[in-house]
Amino acid sequence: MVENSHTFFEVNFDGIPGPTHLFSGLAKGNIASQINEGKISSPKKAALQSLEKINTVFKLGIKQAVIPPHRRPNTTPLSVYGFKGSIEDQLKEAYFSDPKLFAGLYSSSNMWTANAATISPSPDTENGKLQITIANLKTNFHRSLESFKTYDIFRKIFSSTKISVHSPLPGLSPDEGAANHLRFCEDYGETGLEVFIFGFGSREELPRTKVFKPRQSKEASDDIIKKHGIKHSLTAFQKPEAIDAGVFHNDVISTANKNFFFYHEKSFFNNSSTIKKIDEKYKEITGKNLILLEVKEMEVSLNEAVSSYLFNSQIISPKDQAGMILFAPKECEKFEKIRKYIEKIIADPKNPLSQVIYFDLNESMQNGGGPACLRLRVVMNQDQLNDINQSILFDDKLYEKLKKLINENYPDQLKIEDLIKPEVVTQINLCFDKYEEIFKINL
Ligand code: SUG
Repeated sequence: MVENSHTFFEVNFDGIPGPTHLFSGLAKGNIASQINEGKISSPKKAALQSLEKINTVFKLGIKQAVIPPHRRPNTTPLSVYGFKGSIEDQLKEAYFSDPKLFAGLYSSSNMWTANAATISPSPDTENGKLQITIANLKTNFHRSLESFKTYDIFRKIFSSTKISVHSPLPGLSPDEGAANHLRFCEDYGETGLEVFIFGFGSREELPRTKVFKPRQSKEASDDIIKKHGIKHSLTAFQKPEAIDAGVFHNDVISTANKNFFFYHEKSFFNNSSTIKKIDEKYKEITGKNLILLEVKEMEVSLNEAVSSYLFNSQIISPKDQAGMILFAPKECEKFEKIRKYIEKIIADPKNPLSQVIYFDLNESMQNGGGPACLRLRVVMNQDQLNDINQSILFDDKLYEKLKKLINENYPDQLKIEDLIKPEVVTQINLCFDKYEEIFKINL
């Protein structure tokens, strides 16, 4: 088939863990990040696991691109916070006086590209452009450091008159990107329904969480809907009980692909009326109902969903194949109850899932990042794809180059205290220089 402006497909823009991947316990409300704080990490293993995921999905016929890791440490905040002297002295002082700040400057969290931006594909938007808003990630200090660099990199990557890249939202409304966004459609190139899921709204009378702070604001979701000029959209309120159980992003509890909606019965506040509203609106647009797969608490509890990351599986529609593939974390296979549940739904002809592939991403998983967190889905057509920076498009050659870079230069093991050793800092700098050589992008 000739691919042109009428043929739309999904491209996964995956992040790669950088050479400073650590377990620093930086993300409150993210249970994995909290319980693994202080463990020795393996940046090399983390990056190789992500690279193998990209390659496996690519081999299934899905287009893949790679977003390189941001250079670390990010030293900009140090002078703002009053640290004095050479950069080396400032970093050393931060390490001793404020270890969390130090860890934040080194965090490799931009690997989770599902939080990089929100995407509205061109069939959904009033002006027919692919619209991208970079997430401001204001809730957590270490994640907020990503947003301007991501904006810079995305403007270089998506430099096209057919694409608009909007800056991170200013003001105080936190936005965590595509991890709180669902798009439903009959096929990728048809106009869809975009659903924005938020955890709090300062202008709304809504029940509050009791344990953890919600991350996505309704104000940010509303702003993006307006900015992108989305033809059909809805907002939905996360269930506070779910956030308190560790559902810090919606992609930990519900996911979708095309017209298939896979969600837990405790995903949303007033779950059944929210689902009904989404399905009715979808029917108004397409004349068809969604295929709904609701997981009941008695089948998989909220806590089991959070600990297995079942809903953070990627759902993939391989080219020329009718069924969809559930690309699940290995943790789901090890968890007998979840594995059996997956076997049951794969065998059930009432939903489009026809195969499961389990994947080992345990370095990222220990920071609360499953398969879906590591990729940003961008629905686009060939004309748009031809316009973007081609150095990031994944193929066998890029796979070999990245594998060599990681194997030859990444630390096998890393603890926070290693980052004040000059030889480790040199090794890390070299990794970023090599990424810049490969991607020709200033990191
Ligand atoms: O923001 N973890 C990330 C995980 C992001 C997962 N993304 C999606 N669900 N889409 C976060 O909580 C932990 C880093 C540390 O503790 O060192 C962290 O930032």
